[in-house]
Amino acid sequence: MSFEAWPTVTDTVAVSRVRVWQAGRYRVDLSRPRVMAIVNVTPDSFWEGGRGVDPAEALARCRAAVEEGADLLDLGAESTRPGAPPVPADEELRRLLPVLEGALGLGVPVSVDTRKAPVMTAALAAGADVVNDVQALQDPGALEALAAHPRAGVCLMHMQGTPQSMQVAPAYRDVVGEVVQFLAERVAAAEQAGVSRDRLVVDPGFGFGKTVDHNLALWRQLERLLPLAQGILVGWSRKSTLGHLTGRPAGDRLPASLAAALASVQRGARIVRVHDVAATVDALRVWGQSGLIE
Ligand code: HH2
Repeated sequence: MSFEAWPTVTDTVAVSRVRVWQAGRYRVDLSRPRVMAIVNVTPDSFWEGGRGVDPAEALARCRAAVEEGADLLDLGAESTRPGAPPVPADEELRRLLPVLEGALGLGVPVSVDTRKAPVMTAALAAGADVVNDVQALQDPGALEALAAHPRAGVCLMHMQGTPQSMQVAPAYRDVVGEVVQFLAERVAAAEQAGVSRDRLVVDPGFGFGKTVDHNLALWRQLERLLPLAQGILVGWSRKSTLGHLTGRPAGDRLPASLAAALASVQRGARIVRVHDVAATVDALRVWGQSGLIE
C-alpha cells in the first residue's frame, strides 16, 4: 500500500467531531473510541474462550468486562459462525434473559446480539439498551420492535446470505459499493419505520459472507460508511481473516486483534467489539495519547 493510502491525522480528527449515539438509558459520546465486550451465552461460538451457557458464569464475564473498562456489553445467545445451526427464539431467550437481567445493573449499556424480532421484543421489554443485528433488522417485525422503543440503539450489520451458507462462495461485483448501498438502504428503512438516525450505528460485517480480499477491501475504505449513521462498529476480534494473515489459530490472535482494533479506529470506527477487553482498553489508551484522534 502506498504511503498516501493511509489516513492522515487531519482525516482522523475530522471524523472525531462529536457524535452522540442514543443507546437506551445512555447517550454514548462517540468522539472517542468505545470498547464493546463480547459475552456469548452459547455452547458453540467460534472461539472457545467466548463460550458458555451457565448464566452465573456469563454474568461473571460481564462483571469482569466492566471492571476491565468495557463501555458496552454485547450479549449473544446464538452463534453466527459459518455453518452454525439456527437457535429457536425460545431457547435463545432462555439463555439470554437471566444474564440480561443481571447485566442491566452493571452501569453500562447492554446490547443484545440477535436476528429475531421476537427476541428483540422480549429483550427490549426486559430493558436492553441496544439491539445488535447481523442482518440489519430484516426479520419481519424487527423494524416495528425497534420503533416501539424510542430510545433503544441499533447496530445495523451487513451479511451476505445466512450463517449456514455465507462462506460457501461469497461473491460481489463491487464489495465496498454493495455494502455501502445495503447499509444506506437499511438506515433509510429504519428511519422510515420511525427509528431516528441518532439511534443507529453501522457495521461492514467482517467475515459475514466475505472472503479475505472482501474483508480487506472493506477495511481499506471503511471511511465510506461514516456518513451513514452516528458511528461505525467493527468486529475483527480473533476472526479467521486474522488467522489467514498471521497463520495463527483463534487462541493466538490477540496481537492481531489489537492491531485490527487500533487500525479500525484510525479508519473511523468508534466502537470495537472484542473478546479481550483489558488488552484492548490498554492498547487504545496508549494509542490515543499519540494525538491521532483528539
Ligand atoms: N461478529 C460476530 C457476532 N456478532 N455483531 C456485529 N455487529 N459485528 C460483528 O463483527 C459480529 C457480531 C461473531 O463473533 P462472536 O460473537 O465472537 O462469535 P459467534 O457468532 O460464533 O458467537
